[in-house]
Amino acid sequence: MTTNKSLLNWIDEIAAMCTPDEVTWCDGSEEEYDRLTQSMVDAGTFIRLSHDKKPNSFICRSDPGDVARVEDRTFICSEKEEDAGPTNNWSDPIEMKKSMSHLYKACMQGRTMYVIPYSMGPIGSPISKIGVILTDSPYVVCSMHIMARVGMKVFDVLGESDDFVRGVHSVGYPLTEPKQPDLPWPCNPDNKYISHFPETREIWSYGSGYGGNALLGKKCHALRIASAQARDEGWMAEHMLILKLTSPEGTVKYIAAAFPSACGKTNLAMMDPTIKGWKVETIGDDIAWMKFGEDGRLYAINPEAGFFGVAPGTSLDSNPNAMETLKENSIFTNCALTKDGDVWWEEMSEAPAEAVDWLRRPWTPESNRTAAHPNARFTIPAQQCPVIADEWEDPKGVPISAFLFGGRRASVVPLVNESFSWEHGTFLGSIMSSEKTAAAAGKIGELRRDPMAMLPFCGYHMGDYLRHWINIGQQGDADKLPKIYYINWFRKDESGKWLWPGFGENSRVLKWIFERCDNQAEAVETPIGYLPNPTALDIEGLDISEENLAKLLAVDIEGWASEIPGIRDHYAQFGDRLPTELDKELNNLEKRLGT
Ligand code: OXD
Ligand code: MN
Repeated sequence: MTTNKSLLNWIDEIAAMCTPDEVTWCDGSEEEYDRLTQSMVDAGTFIRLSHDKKPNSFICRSDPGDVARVEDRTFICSEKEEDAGPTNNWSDPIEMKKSMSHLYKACMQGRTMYVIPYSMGPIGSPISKIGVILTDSPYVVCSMHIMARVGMKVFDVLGESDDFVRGVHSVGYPLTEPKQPDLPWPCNPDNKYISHFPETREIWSYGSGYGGNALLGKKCHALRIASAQARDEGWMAEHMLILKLTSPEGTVKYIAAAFPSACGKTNLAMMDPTIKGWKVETIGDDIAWMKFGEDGRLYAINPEAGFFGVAPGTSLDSNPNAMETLKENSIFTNCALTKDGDVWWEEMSEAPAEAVDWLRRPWTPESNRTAAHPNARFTIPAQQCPVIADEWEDPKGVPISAFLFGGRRASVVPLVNESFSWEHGTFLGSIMSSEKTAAAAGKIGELRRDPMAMLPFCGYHMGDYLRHWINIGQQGDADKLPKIYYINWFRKDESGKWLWPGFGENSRVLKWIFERCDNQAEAVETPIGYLPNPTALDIEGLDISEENLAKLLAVDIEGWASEIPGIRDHYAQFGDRLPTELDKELNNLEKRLGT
């Protein structure tokens, strides 16, 4: 346990407000996991999957009103409104606490409040951070067991320090009558709040039991709160996967990549390269925390211990390593349940003749709807991944050679493009755009500009965030900073067909980047950056026409020119917080395009 006064006082304060029947400290043990998963089976929240199919694994189905992150109910409650910036919902911290205190009052009645001490990042790493979540959801406890390092050992590092993130989470469904039956997925769909207090490093979440709304270590702590802390302390908290790339000669480089949600980050992090002799191994699939090392390079850790991945689309073809990872000790949310006690989702394999869909209704391939929710998820331990890199938990992190930015763009943006400089790379990251997916509520397909894929996850003013990127560049040595690339696996031709096969073939682009980092591969200078000469990209054995390759590597001068007004509008929202360096990059792009 702990004698940490400020922690104990805070727990008392929250317990007095939420009035749970009991307070339980989580030790992160297997015994605890088994006990809680069994209690959820008994309560009808979990169904244990067949031991023959997925040992020690469970499926649960959420309330239909609680299936994704809710950006319109996510708040950054900085003291000053202008510090939240135009891309976040702001609310005054005192007002927000006042109104949420009303909701929290007695909200845990009939329930247990779990105290979850956790470390984001390997315990004791100088890049890791500690947090404590108080939650009334056993689903959150079990998911946190997989996604973070949970348990009393965290207190050995924390000691009496006040330096920890305080998270409060309630599903917002008190059991007020003595024998009131619980719901399989208790929540409060019409009354959700995901509130962040960046100055005091607090998170208050209410009404949702799902994913990033409820597993507070992930998006709330490791991105929104951590991004504000990273700005204050001179490091980086980014929405990036981290992969290890090894050449046939055995040389290793680490690459971090930012894509908006549901754009294939998990697939890229675990990819099986199609080019001979090259190897990809995984460090992380969603978040990177980075600090300068003594040698002046940026070192990254994965703050998480598991993968909370989008299930639909994951298959032995698209991501065999994820399929291998999820074969046991996993939690599946909003997938379909098959007759033989396994899970299924769209594109996983041939559809089963019958199943129970995520809404618990009978389903057959003839049903006019998907069996799994498009944002159905698996929660799986990273250490089970067959391609997890040996050093994935190295407390000092791994030195990053390249950053990749990208999104889903059917047109204009080429397959790969190297920036001229850190500033130009920051510019490319700042104008990142993608067609919307199912990970967040909203209309699918719409184009959204999402700087560094951080739009839903930046805990402060996006203009200041871009300034922080420029500052990091000024702090580092140009030749030691990661090189920056913009990539687009999602180009289509005029008839809507994919131009690039993607998946393992993306290793061809990684190889070019690897070689560029050693000044070995050729590139042509274009108005938008350095692009591979068609001969510099290794396409041996790839079935692609010259015409399609030319389209993938062409610079669409008119297309880019027509993006400029949209970029100016995008920049205008940041007002005078937009770094002048980025305005200059935009003007330079316009000049280089010469239109
Ligand atoms: C995620 C997301 O769940 O980005 O990782 O939405
Ligand atoms: Mn993500």
